[in-house]
Amino acid sequence: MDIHSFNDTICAPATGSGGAIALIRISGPACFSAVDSVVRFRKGTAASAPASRIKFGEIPEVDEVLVSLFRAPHSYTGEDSAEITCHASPFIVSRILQLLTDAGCRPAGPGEFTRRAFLNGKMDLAQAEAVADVIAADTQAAHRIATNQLRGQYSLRLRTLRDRLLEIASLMELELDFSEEEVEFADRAKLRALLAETCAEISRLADSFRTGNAIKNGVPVVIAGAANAGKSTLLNALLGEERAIVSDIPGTTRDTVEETLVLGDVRFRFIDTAGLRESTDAIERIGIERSYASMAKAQVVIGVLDGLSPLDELRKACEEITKRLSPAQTLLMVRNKVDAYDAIPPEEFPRFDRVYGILELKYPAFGTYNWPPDQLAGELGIPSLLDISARSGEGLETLKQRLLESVGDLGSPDNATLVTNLRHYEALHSALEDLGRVSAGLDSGLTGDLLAQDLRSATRSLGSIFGEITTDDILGRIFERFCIGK
Ligand SMILES: Nc1nc2c(ncn2[C@@H]2O[C@H](COP(=O)(O)OP(=O)(O)OP(=O)(O)O)[C@@H](O)[C@H]2O)c(=O)[nH]1
Ligand SMILES: [Mg+2]
Repeated sequence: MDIHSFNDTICAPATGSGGAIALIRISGPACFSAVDSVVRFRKGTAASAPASRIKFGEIPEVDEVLVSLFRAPHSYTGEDSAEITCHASPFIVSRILQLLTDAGCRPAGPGEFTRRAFLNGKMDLAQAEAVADVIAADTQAAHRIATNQLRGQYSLRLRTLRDRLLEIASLMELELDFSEEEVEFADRAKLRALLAETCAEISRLADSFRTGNAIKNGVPVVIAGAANAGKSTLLNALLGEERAIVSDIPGTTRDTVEETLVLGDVRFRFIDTAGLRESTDAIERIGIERSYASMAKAQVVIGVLDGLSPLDELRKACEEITKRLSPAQTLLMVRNKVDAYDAIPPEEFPRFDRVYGILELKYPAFGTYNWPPDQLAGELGIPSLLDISARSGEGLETLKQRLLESVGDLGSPDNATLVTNLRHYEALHSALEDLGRVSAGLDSGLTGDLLAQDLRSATRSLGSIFGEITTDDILGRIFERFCIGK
């Protein structure tokens, strides 16, 4: 059966498992006749209902139901649609779906209701994508951005930009028309100004992706440090579950382990990495390369130092982390395992002190257990250091607090129009590339027809965001990520 055919009438459960009540959605030309063959109404039929109605009915031997009827075009999909509200037993839901299928409906594919809503002009593509985002939003900031996009404010901003590009194109065509008569283009300055202004705004939108993506998918926080420092233990402690394998064998974590967690009102994406050390093991080396790659993409790096290591090792471990970070990244350096400082008698700790016990007073480099964190931070040349114990939980609340502080005003209300979608970001980026060529062409005196080509391409890129031009391929990729029934 062709998933794109509007002739089909589709049905699907719109509610998940659990709860007392379930909702089944039906949409398409045969919607009302299918409902009538499944539900017995006390009065009248679905087909004869004059407009949108809620009717009480019974599905014999199955359930008593409420049926909301929406007559085209006044429905979510723009087609004749119905929603059957029933009791949420898996038996009832599957029985009703079976009866609907017997009556000629077919099970809907993922996102097919929203796909129809888009194709019937009920919403544009950016709004359709926002439907999924609204459902997935688990922080206030993510919810605000998604609803802003759903209501169409985001599309409006893009449409305005696209219209400006059309205006630039028409100014250019004017030049083209008169070029043979060698009429000086009167408004070249206006054209440049308009172009520069448009580029600046598109750039601002594209730049907002970093924040938008962090709000939607989580701020990437990489946990990095030497092998055995306690990175995986820290990940588990932050999540409150045994997500990553922990062992006292250095090199336990081979591949990155990722998990998200909402702290305050911010979603964080924690990435535990393979310990940084020299290794001859080929697989471990690949893991360490991945650690470096993750660090490069992180917004925040939690550098974990093993509080039981001597100073020279800490210095090396610290440098391994700091030398790879850019100024735009936040480093939160922690000294882990401080619980052990209390548990082990001083004469036994740290292990190097036992060997060089006499030297310890003279060369404190062998152990830093008796150094306050600020002193060690100074010695390591880092602005601050936080003492924690991933095992006992000491210092973790402060670490969470620092994490929240490091993301600043991520949840602030003026962040309502942000790009959160990679597809949109790529389209904006490609439009900027085209416009860069237009601008360079203007400077070098290229003729309008050559510039118009790049301008058209930029216009198309912007239009693709709200779905002015789409292909089945693009729609397929967007809606396959939706749930059934959405
Ligand atoms: N005393 C104490 N031991 C800890 C703490 N955190 C981790 N450890 C121990 O240190 C050892 C290494 O812990 P992991 O979490 O596997 O260390 P890792 O940094 O992930 O190590 P790799 O994956 O090998 O790089 C384990 O034996 C942990 O139990 C802590 O806060 N206190
Ligand atoms: Mg590990």
